[in-house]
Amino acid sequence: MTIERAEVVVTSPDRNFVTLQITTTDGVTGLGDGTLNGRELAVVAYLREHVVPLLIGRDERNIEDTWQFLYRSAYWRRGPVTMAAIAAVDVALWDIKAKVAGMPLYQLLGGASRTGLLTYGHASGKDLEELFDSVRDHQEQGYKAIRVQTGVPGLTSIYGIASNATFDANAGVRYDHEPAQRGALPNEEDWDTRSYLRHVPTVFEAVRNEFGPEIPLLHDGHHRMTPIQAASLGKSLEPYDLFWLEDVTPAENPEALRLVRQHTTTPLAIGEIFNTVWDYQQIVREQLIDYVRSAVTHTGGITHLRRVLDYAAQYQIKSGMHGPTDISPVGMAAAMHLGLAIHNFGIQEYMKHGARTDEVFRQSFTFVDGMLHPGEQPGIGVELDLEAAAAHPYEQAYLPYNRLADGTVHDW
Ligand code: EZ4
Ligand code: CO
Repeated sequence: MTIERAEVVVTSPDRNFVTLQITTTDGVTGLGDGTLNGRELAVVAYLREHVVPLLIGRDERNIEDTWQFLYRSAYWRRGPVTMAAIAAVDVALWDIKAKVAGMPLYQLLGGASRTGLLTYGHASGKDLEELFDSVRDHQEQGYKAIRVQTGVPGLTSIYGIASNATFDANAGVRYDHEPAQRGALPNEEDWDTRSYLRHVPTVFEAVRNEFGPEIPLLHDGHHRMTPIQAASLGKSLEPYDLFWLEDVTPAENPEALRLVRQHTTTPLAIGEIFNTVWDYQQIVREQLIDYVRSAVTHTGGITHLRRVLDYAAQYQIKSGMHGPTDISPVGMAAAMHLGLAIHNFGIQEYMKHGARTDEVFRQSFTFVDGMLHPGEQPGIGVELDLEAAAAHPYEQAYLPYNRLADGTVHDW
């Protein structure tokens, strides 16, 4: 059998998702996620115009060959659009292979290395009272590890705070924790690193006093600091024993992490905007990080992310796969199968999707006591309801951006 057709489905139940559905001549279907938050239609065009025509008639069993063909024959390698498109094809082909084998995908990847995946959820609040409520709410939902983000006095709107979310009357949902907002233009947020650096350690002190020493706590710096500022933050957070501190400096410059590393023992995570193993080459070899943040969806699929994680394993670096709501249920399922199979699993970020999304994507995973499991359905365990998907057409949405007090654009 061969690939008979491949459709790119764009749907916007609670937010935009790009899904590739590949169908073989035997009628087996596979799904892959190609969602690139705020730039979705670039991946749609890349797939529809330049990838789908190349897939028709190919032997769907040759996943590695298809991966190498799409990566090398384009000549213009890497980049988020290319690698999300290749990821969508790769995961769809793994889904088909596992369905044909009659096994959940993790079995084809070597079987389960653990009983479930430790997750972390996103607690946030504009002040401590709101934050504590949010931490308690996450604990009640079962989360055993929690990311902590708060407002900073003097700043009106910053990354990671659910209370900044706007109510979308059309969709009838709050975009809690979801930074991309529907609309024709990106929202502007404000930023001041000195205020942030003064405030964050006081927040972690308060959270440890309230919730005790046991609970794993995480924090995302979202690319905003210089190396010396990041080093200072890492040091000032050492008493609060973070599970990780994420994206302290802009990800383009791996050398920045050398300086941070020299000054602090706070574990570091990076990579949600990386696309290939080449982005990790130096920081893994020099042991500048502790966790790999890449998502299957943004790193060329199962085939390539596994390569990254096997490389990282040589240095005791673990997975911390990106799992915001902009990774679709298809991308999350792929992450769960990979995370269950690899030896160097660390933690899985998990934000729940909205009810409308769950109607469009029927899923087999379970979330019990803070642990995810992909389930035992053959394939990745997700089916796309095309009718439900068609009821939610694409709506333009952008991630926000930052300006400093004097108007200078800053990293977001
Ligand atoms: O801002 O996925 O750790 N999580 C994050 C995310 C990213 C969004 C961008 O689309 O940094 O919230
Ligand atoms: Co992040």
